[in-house]
Amino acid sequence: MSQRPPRTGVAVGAPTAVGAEPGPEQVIAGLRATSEGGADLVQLLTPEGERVGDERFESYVADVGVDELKSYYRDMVLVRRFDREANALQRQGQLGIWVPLLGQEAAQIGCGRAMAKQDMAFPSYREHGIAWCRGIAPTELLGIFRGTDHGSWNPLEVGMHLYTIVIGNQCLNATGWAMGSKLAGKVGDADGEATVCFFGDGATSQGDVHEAFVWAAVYDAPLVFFCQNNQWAISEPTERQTRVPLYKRAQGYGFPGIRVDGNDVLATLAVTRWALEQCRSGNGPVLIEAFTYRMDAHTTTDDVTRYRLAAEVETWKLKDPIERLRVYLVRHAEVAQEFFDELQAESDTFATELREFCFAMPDPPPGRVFDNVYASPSPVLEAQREEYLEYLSGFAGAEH
Ligand SMILES: Cc1ncc(C[n+]2csc(CCOP(=O)(O)OP(=O)(O)O)c2C)c(N)n1
Ligand SMILES: [Mg+2]
Repeated sequence: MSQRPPRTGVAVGAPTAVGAEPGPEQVIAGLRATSEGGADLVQLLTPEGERVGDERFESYVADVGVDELKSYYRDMVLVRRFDREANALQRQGQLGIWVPLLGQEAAQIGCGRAMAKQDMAFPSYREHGIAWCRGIAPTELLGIFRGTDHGSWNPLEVGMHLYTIVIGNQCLNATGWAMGSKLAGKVGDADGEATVCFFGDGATSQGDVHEAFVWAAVYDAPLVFFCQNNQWAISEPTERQTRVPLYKRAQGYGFPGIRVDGNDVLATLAVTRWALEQCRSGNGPVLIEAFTYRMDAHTTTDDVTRYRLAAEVETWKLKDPIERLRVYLVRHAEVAQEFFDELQAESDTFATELREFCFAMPDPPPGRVFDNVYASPSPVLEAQREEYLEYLSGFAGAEH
């Protein structure tokens, strides 16, 4: 069998059409392209809890004092506690599934706290920290995972759309929303409206995301594409999804892309504030790649030990987003132990309340699945409801 001649103009390490398995060179190129950002990674707080300067973004957090840092710390601790309790509730059979947030607290609190009331968030399914920042009670999220509702909040009231399970789909919805803000003249000054769309590294391989990039770019939509690169799309590592760092893709669509340390709440806050400023003033979209790590399984339904090494998780534990801020607060801001003790007590009470709420959640009547589908009554849907309830009534008095 004759070998194909080498293609010209193809970057070293780029995948070729022949051979199902990538060669060593391609694997190395992939790893290099997607591994830690080096000089490109915006960071203000190192994993060791040391404050470092950044000429470009320093001014965006100039107003952040110790009280604000303590409040972000509290946000992250309580959101993590919520996440761990919900994970345990799933294990106890109280929730059908849970999507862990563990490790991504700084990315979400940094971004969520940068958003203003008039902004709109379009989440995927892991955005528990964003929901927290938008003022959605954590108990509201439990129904989705217990299977009693599809989301119970009014997106217009809280500035956050409902969770989206279809990968990347919310990027198109967000683009349409942001285009609407632009067309309605709601951008152009510091109080302008901006939209933030949340998606993962894996979602960047989805057609919807690319279409959203194109439309947002050409319409200068006031939209922050906030990609949490948590290194994994279920069992697929990022290097299987791209040959360039994800933030660099933005250039191909004609808007800025930036990689921030997603385990650094301060840097994420600064970069998101900058990106939102771009949007509000009418400069169009920005892609933020928040470089972070999914410390737990994809969901409670997968066994993470089947596809990744424990050593990798151990490395990322050293970059824990909460621990680095705790170290900073203790060492450099002289925050007393009392603050941490009180927070621990608050966290314990919060966990007890969550569990009690979950145990007491009523099962909705079967006909409820037909409620709130349309804004006004639909005869077709009404007929379906009646038919379904009649069908169920046939089981009345039966054992099973
Ligand atoms: C259109 C579509 N295809 C496949 C799936 C199944 N699926 C659920 S999560 C997921 C991986 C997503 O990974 P990523 O975008 O990195 O987000 P993460 O879960 O890591 O936050 C896939 C393929 C889906 N929900 N929707
Ligand atoms: Mg991912």
